[in-house]
Amino acid sequence: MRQFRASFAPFAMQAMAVLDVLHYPDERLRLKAQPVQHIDEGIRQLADNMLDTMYAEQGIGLAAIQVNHRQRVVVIDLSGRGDEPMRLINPEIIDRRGNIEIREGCLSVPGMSDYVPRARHIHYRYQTLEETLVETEAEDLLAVCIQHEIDHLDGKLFIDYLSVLKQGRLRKKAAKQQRSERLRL
Ligand code: K1U
Ligand code: ZN
Repeated sequence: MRQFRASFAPFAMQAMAVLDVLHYPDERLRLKAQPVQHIDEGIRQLADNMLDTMYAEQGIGLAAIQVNHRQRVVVIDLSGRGDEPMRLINPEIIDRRGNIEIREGCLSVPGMSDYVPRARHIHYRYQTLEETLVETEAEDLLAVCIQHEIDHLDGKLFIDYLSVLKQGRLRKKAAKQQRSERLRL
């Protein structure tokens, strides 16, 4: 954890935290997250901290595996500003239709973005923090973001869909970045 700040709510004061995001090629990004069995205060706090982290990093989505938590928790806010926060527990895609390719970025692969083939429409389900099972549809950017985040929970990165050539270039770039980070330490 890097930083704490207090947020003032009318009835309670809750400490919020911006968590460290793992970066490619960290092998912990390749682990598979486990289903959440009990939605308790720890999971609620994790989801809130993930939202804080996502806003701080200027993302529109984040999966728990990216902050080194191996539970199937995803947060998304397409507004990127706190207007539409979504907290998805145990999200699953039930059906996929159509095709879309948009330029994807990833908070775990900074400085890189590319087009990835995805389904344009998805039928998906998840549990809310109140343990309600929701089954619903998504399309376009929200559908892409959900697919991207569920891939993270399964240890998959968007770069895995790219050509071997692009992946090779990326590995070299990441190794160079790591070397300069080590020199700065
Ligand atoms: O999971 C992540 O690493 C977050 C990622 C989610 C995502 C973005 C674009 C397509 C699919 C999934 C990001 O938020 S990276 C930042 C970014 O690309 C972006 C930020 C604001 C608006 C639009 C894109
Ligand atoms: Zn990502």
